[in-house]
Amino acid sequence: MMDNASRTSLACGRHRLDLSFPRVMGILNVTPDSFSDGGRHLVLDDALRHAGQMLAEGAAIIDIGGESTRPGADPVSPQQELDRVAPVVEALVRELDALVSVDTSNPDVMREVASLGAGMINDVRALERECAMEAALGTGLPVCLMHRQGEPRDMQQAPRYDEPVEEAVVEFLESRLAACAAAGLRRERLLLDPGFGFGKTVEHNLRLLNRMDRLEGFGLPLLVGMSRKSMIGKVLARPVEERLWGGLAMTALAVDRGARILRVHDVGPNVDAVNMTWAVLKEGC
Ligand code: PT1
Repeated sequence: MMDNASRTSLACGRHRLDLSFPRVMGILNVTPDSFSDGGRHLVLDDALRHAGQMLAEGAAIIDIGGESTRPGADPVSPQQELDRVAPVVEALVRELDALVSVDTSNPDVMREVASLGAGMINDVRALERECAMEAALGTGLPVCLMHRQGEPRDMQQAPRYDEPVEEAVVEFLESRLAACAAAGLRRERLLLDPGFGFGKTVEHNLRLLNRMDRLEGFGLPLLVGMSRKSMIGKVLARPVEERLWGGLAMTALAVDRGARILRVHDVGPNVDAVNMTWAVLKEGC
C-alpha cells in the first residue's frame, strides 16, 4: 500500500512534483504555425522565452507538443515530430532546468526525449500505439493516460456514446490501467485525464466536468485540459482569443472536483484561479 507522501508527489526524472495541491502545466506548442519565423534558433529563442515566462508565472510543468491533436488536425511523421520537439526539450532542460512533459504518442519520441531529460509523458492515445507501452515503460517516467474517442482528424464528427459519457471514460481508463499493469508499468507512475474535447459534444464535456468524482475512485492524480477549447467557445459564443474568462470558471470547478494538474495556455490567471479555489477548499492559504 502506498503511503500518503508517495501518493501526493510524483518522481519525474530529476524532478519531484509535489501534488499535495493543484499545479498548473503550461502549454508550449511547437507545431508549424509557431514556425512562421523560419530559422531554428529563432524558434528555440521564442520557445525559451515563452517557457521562461510561464515558469515565472507559476507553471510547475511545461508541456511540449509537436503534433497538433486538436479536432481536424492531420498527423505528422515521427521524424518531423522528433525534429520539432527534441531541440526544445533539450533547451528547456539545459537553460531553465524545467520539468518538461512531452505530448506524444510516438515511441521513438518518448525514448529520445527521456534521454534528453524530459520528466513526464503525456499521451493522448493512452499508450495504444504499437510499441508505445514498451517505450514508455523503458523511460521510467510518469505517464498521463487520456480518454479519447476516435482520432483528431474526425473525432468531432457527431460523437456519441451508448452509456453516460463518464462511464465510457471510466471503462476505457480501467482497461488501459489493466494493460499497463500487465506490461509492468507501475500504477504509481500513472496520471489520468478524461480528455475534454476528444470525441465529445459540448454536453458530454459539461457532464464529464460535473462527474469527475467518478475518476477520483482510481486514486491517481487527475490532469485536465480545457483551456481555450471549443466547448467554452460554444457556450459563450467567443472566438478562441476570448475564452480565458470562461476557462477560469472551468479551472475553478475542475479543482473543486479533484483535478491536480491543469493544462493551460494562460498560466498567470490560471495560477490565481487555482490558488484561490484551493484556499476556499482548505479554508486557508
Ligand atoms: C488534454 C489535451 C492534451 N488537449 C492532455 N493532453 C490537447 N493530457 C492536447 C477544441 O475542442 O485535454 N489533455 N493535449 C488539445 N486538444 C484539443 C481538443 C484542442 C479539443 C482543442 C479542442 O477546441
